[in-house]
Amino acid sequence: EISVGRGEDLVTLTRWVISQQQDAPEATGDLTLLLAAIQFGCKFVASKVKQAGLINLLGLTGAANVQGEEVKKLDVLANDIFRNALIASGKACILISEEDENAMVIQDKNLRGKYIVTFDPLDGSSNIDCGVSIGTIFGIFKVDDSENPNEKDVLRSGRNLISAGYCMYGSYCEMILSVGNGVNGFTLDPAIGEFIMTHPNIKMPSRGKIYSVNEGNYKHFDEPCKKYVDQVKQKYSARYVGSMVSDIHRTLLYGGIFGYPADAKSKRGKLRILYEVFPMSFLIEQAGGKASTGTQNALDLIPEHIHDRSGIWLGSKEDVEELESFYKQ
Ligand code: AHM
Ligand code: MG
Repeated sequence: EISVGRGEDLVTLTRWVISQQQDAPEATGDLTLLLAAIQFGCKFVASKVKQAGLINLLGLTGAANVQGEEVKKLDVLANDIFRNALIASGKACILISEEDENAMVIQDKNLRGKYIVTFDPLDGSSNIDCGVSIGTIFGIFKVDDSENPNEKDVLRSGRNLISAGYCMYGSYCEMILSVGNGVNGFTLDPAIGEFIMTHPNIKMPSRGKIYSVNEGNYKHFDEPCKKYVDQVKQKYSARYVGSMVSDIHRTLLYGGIFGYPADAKSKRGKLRILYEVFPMSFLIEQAGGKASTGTQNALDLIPEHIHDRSGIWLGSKEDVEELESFYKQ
């Protein structure tokens, strides 16, 4: 007799996205195709991340390969893969990537869809060469007028996001996704190359026991932030990977608070609004948590430029409210 468990009716990421569209009569299937392109990019990067250490150790990075081409750095390679997959899906009209200075507006009408995708193809760059978890972050908006897509279409509040997610390349590879009705997690089964639902309907605890901040910047913090950190460390444990995706993944699953505040050195913070702050804020809110700059709800920010930054606190609702209380005093 074949032993069967949950394995006989696995919910793949694609199956789940399709099921969401079946519930929405106006759905066209476009988002399914766009997300398929993103999934492909994530699987590709997951496989390259695994090989990267070996490639580095063998001294190939930066050296010429047999065709005489430069071996691309992982972040550049990831950017190319996502960009090409998104364009080929025919469902995107504007792409904003951390790796590209300008927005890419898709000119070919046959390949132009209605979605704006903002993404950080490989976040956590300081962790790439030492094999610590890194990730891809993305946000999806709908364009107002797909006949005339314009860079300005992206300069609006995070409340306009229709979907966001990230993929973490860690000891397991996990895709976390929201299309605006909660958050679900899908783990990559490398044997079949599919993301399988493993974390349905993620809800964050209302309070956690972990704080996650780069305290090397403490001397630059403003007074409310210093006071909050002084207080929270009396009661909580510290964890800081330095890869936003990993720090947020832990915060989403275990609760607690993650912050990268604006301070005297980084006047507007470090993390970028369109492809780091907004997608993560959307996911955290969808999981019942809270996202704040300290004084303002993070999703209400409106960037002036595509690469604008903001200070950000993300986490369990009560923890973020406690942080905010220091700014109200
Ligand atoms: P990156 O886009 O250059 O990788 O920078 C973003 C990363 C985030 O993943 C992480 O939260 C943060 O930078 C860590 O910064 P620091 O090393 O200053 O603590
Ligand atoms: Mg980044």
